[in-house]
Parts: sequence; structure tokens; C-alpha cells
Amino acid sequence: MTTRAGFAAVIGAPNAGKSTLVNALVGQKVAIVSPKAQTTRARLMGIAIEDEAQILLVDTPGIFAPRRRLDRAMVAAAWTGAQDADLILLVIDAVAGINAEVGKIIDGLGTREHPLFVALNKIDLIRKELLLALSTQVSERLRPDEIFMISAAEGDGVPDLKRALAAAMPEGPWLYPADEVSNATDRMIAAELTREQVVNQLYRELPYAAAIETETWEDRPDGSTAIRQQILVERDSQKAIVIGKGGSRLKSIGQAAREAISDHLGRKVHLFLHVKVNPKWDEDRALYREIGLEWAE
Ligand SMILES: Nc1nc2c(ncn2[C@@H]2O[C@H](COP(=O)(O)OP(=O)(O)OP(=O)(O)O)[C@@H](O)[C@H]2O)c(=O)[nH]1
Ligand SMILES: [Mg+2]
Repeated sequence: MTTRAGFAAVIGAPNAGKSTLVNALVGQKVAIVSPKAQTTRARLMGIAIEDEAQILLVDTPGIFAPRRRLDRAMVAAAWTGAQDADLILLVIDAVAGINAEVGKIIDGLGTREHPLFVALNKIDLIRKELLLALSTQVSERLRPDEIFMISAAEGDGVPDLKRALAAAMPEGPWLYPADEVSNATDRMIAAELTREQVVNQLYRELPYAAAIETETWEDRPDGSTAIRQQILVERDSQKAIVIGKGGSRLKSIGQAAREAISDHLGRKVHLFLHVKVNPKWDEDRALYREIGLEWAE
């Protein structure tokens, strides 16, 4: 049997549903998701398998006009992900349509060498006529190899997209073991699962989400794992928000994160969280390494 394997970079504006789609294609949660834009930071890879093909899906941070250093690093990671791939999958929020952010990405794609698929996402939220008009617009402006209409959240159209991605992968041996679903380490995933709780529980109050740093990780002889993580925020006022009244918010973040990490690891987890103010965490090179981002000058 001929096998296929290759990289598909999933790019798009913030909040388009890229991470949701990567999870849907993999069939397991490998990337964190939130209603807040700019959730994904690192370039994370989800591994999907369709018959004889292994599709390495590079989930990238949303592309937008970056100002802060972290934002610049995120956008750079997204474009690098696109350049390194065999195929580009541009995800567009069908409700938002081709807005200024998407326009910039289209310009950035320029004269491309890679095959381009476009997924019009969130079709569960849009009327058919509008969707068809958008599809025509995208086809004229981008001339993609294929356009798909999907709901990453509900799964509509995802199997068709997955089959087409598989068929577009170059022939060659698989690049990862058949049972692997992501390239992230448990340590990275645990930090992301905690960050997901911080973002989801506090996105209305924290304008710029925190970073998570793993301090210690101990697999204990009794089969449990003890993890210490630090939640880095920029100001004392943000620290107070994360901790909440009488520690209630931090407790509920810790509980939900512990359950998620325990589910992921398949073992009992003791999670110790504390909040640290570091006005300059955005400037901390070591943290960028931990997140998996290149330092952007
Ligand atoms: N109704 C609906 N909501 C969706 C769909 N796909 C994603 N969402 C929601 O859109 C929001 C953003 O989803 P993400 O997957 O985090 O988006 P993203 O493109 O990875 O965002 P960044 O990482 O911030 O660039 C979340 O609240 C999702 O639940 C969809 O098909 N339908
Ligand atoms: Mg994302």
C-alpha cells in the first residue's frame, strides 16, 4: 500500500476556529480553544490519520497586525508554519467574511507555491445565501484549489475536508508513530490546559491573558504526578482578579485544570498553582522557549 504523509498549515485570523478544526480533524483535543481571540500561541501540531495518509496539522496563532513582542512572535510563527508546509488550509469565519484581517492574510499569501484549501467555518451560524455569496467571493479573489463549507464545532463537512487533505499529501512513509496525536510534550499540554482555564474563566476581565510556567514536575512512586505551575500576569490588579474573592477563582481554575490534566495523563494529578506578577514576562526569553515560540526582534 502506498502511504502518504505531509504537513498542512492551518492559518487564518484570530478566532476563526483553527484550533477547533485541528481537534476535529485529529478526533481528539490537542489544541486549546476559547471565545477570546489570540488563544493559540505556539505552533502546535496535531496528527490526523485517514486511511493510508498521515496529515500533520500545524495549528498556528491567528494572523493580525502585531504590536507587542509576543504578538509579533505569534504572527511570525504562523507565517513560518505556512512556509514549511505542503499545503495551506486557510480557515475563514464565514460570519466575519473577508474582513480587513482576512484581506491582509490573502495579500500575504501572494504568489504561492503550495496548494491552497479554504475552509469557510461556522456555517452553523450563517444563512445559506450569504454562505454561497462568500464562497463565490473567495473563489474569485483567491482561486484556491478547493473550498469547503464546514462547522468545526459540530463536525459538518469535516470528513470531506479530511479526505481531501489526505489525498493531497505527498507519497511517502509516515513521519510519526500511528498512535501519536500531537508533537507537544505532556509538560506543554499541562501548561496549555491550565492556560485554557485562565482564558475561559477570565477572558472578560483579563484583557491580555496570562502565561503559564512549569516550575516542577514530579512523577511519584504511588502513580500520581505533582505539578507546580506559575501563572504570570503583568500587574497586581490582574493578580487579584486571577485569585478572586477569598481565592475562589484560583481554586476553580485549579480544579478544572487538574481534571483536564489528569484526563490527559491518565493518572492522578496534584496541581499547585500560584500567581506571580512580572510586568516584563512578555520580555522573558526563557518563557518563549517554554511556549515554543521563536524570539521576535
Ligand atoms: N458556532 C461555532 N463556533 C465555532 C466553530 N468553530 C469554532 N467556534 C468557536 O469559535 C471560538 C474560537 O475558536 P478557536 O478554535 O479557539 O479559534 P482559533 O482560530 O484557534 O483562534 P486563535 O487561536 O485565537 O487564533 C471558540 O469559542 C469556538 O468554540 C463553529 O464551527 N461553529
Ligand atoms: Mg487557536
